[in-house]
Amino acid sequence: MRVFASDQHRLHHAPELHLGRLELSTECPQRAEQIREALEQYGHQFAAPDALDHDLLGRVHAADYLEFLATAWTRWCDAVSADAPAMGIFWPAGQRDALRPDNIVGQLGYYSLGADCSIVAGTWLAASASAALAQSAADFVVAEQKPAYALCRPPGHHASASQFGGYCYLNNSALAAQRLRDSGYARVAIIDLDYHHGNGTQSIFFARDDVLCVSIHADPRDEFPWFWGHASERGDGAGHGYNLNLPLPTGAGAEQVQAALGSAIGALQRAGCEALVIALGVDTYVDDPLGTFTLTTDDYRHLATPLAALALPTVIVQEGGYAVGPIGDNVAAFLSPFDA
Ligand code: Q9C
Ligand code: ZN
Repeated sequence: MRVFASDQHRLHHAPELHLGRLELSTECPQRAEQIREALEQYGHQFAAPDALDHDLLGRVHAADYLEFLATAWTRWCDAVSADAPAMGIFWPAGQRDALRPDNIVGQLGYYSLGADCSIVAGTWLAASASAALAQSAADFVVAEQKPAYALCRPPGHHASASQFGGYCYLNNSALAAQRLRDSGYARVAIIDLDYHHGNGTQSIFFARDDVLCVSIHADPRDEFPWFWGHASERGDGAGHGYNLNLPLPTGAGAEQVQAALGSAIGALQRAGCEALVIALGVDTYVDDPLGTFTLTTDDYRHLATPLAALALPTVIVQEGGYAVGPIGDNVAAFLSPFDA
């Protein structure tokens, strides 16, 4: 399979507030390095991304948020310190239409959903390179009518139009879906297989009927992102019926995930989707340090089989997955049915 990858991700490894302590994030550069090494060994064909299309970025993210992300680190250094990561500490809790503060400390709360990630010197460059991979993979799929994989890091599915969080800054999967839409596919599906609910993707497309969002994830009553991902969230206005959440209980195994995937594929077919983005998190793996699901490496091949059989134009975008040792084998197992 064609794999889009970049070294720019190495510029980003940021601290996170984890259960009351500031620690270097679980979302580490070794994740992408392991995936790259494994996919090289399995003989996948690597390609470099094209330049990021800022018009595309602007169709998914708010202009003021993009300006904030691009300048946050320098503003933080000027106002606070270059020795500490830029992160939120106050949020407009419960206030729906809070006015945006002018100060960088206030804006970090305004533009984020939590303190589980932060901004460091290389964050914007790494996030924009990651977005370029998703865009380039979508362009490849359109041009060649073959599937492609974007080795995105940092991940994207928790980032909304104007908020970062959950290790995500730019929503790579949403950008790939928007690119497919702009290339002429009338309706695109995003199937999100990450252990965590894809709240950012859901929010970006919630009022739209041209992008069907389906997410299979741990029940938000027990897991991050806590406040999104319930089955009752079905979309707004014209988008009603085009958002589908399939939460699973803590400890769910391959059979439960496979059954939910059957429902996801049914929804995709009923909606008449012409192209597919798979938000591939492998934090559903049995030994994942953040997850509780029990999938094995073989299960990823079985999960991908009915998705590959759809034979739709398909972009696979890397999201989470924190068991660094086996992460490459898990991704390779998922990709294998698409090469058959
Ligand atoms: N210190 C993705 O999988 N933080 N994001 C959990 C652990 C939230 C996961 C706290 C997990 C975010 C893309
Ligand atoms: Zn995740």
